[in-house]
Amino acid sequence: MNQPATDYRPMWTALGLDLEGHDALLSAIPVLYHDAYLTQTSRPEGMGYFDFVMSEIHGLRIKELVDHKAAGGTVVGTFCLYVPEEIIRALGGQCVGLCAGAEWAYGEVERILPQNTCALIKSFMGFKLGKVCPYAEACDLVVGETTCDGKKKAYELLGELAPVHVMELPQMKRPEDRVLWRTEIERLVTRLEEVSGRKLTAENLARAIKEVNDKRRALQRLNAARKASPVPISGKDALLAVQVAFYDDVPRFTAMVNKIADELEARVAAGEGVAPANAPRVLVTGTPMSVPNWKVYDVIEKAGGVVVMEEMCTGSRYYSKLVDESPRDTAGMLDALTDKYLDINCACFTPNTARLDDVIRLANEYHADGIVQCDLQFCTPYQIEATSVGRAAQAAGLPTLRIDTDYSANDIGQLSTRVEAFLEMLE
Ligand code: BJ8
Repeated sequence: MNQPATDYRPMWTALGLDLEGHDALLSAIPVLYHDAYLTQTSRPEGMGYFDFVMSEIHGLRIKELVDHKAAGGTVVGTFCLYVPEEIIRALGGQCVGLCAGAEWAYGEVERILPQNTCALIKSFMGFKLGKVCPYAEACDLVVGETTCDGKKKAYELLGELAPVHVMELPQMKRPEDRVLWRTEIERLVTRLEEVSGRKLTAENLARAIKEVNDKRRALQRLNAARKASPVPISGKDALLAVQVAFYDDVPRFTAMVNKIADELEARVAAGEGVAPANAPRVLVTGTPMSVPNWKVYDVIEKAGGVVVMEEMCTGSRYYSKLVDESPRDTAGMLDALTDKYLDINCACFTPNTARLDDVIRLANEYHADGIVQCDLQFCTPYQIEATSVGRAAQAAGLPTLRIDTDYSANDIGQLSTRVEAFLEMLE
């Protein structure tokens, strides 16, 4: 991964970044990326696009966002799958995922958040307090949601540093909860209309629904190829594609992923793979993994396993369901968005048995030999639900390994030992 040739420092200064801290952060990513990604063999050629995207992670894409704002558009940050990107796009916004996957400014963070807060929350607060994330600094608005308690309360503190709109997400899926969620979707429309100075119309919303569905369809194609044996793409590369989906330009991303899907389909037809056909196949489920958190995938794949699917927000939960494109009026489209987004199975909901069904169904469809449950420490919803996932897997005859981790590298040795023993059991 080469460093960008363009000097982006004036742009970063104009965004208000702390250049010294930002330099330190940015110099760490190529090392991690090289070790996890560029040491792989038989990678699909199309992944070169993602190498380029990662080399310009705070460069070209940020410039595009800055230019978009200069042309009258908005940039809206999100932390969760429940926030509808379609509405942001329909109102001339670019949606960027702000979840971060690296420890930053934890000293400062722990002055305002308990030490035993999950790494995802500490990380996004650290990036904001440390002023090292150009995506966060480019935002006109940040949209939060009442999912877990940690996020909900952290948004109150984040609101002291940036404009924040919080959507109230119900925690059950009864008809009255849908009514609440439909109201929250409309409240988001009102807020985004104020911020953007534009009006939601049937035309701009239909276009945005189609564009985001096309992105999901491309990811569905790419991931469908992973059912094959040998598997034509590593789990790490498939994870990267979803991680980048949260902030890349939508039509360009869709075109590039479709190109990779073409390549993967040809590889499957030719029987070409990235791992031997007898490599243990693993499904990963749990909390999301944001850039540059590739730790557990790297451990699994360096130990000789291959991740063939993920039931995660940085995985199937992101792309597996489409928004109904048949409604013709705005109200019908907002209904379709309400239904699609409420149909995501996050552990913040109770009951959440549909997630257990998804885990087992995906493990079977992708011919997984075992399941790795990977949750962030101090994530109460997922860590408790891990018991139910473990029981469902046991009933389905699927061995599981449970990992509770964070963003540090301290546990890599111990994780490697446990993963190696688990993979041996699957062989
Ligand atoms: S839809 S998984 S993106 S909430 S890991 S911050 S839950 S304590 S990230 Fe999530 Fe939306 Fe659900 Fe997906 Fe809290 Fe747990 Fe931390 Fe989490």
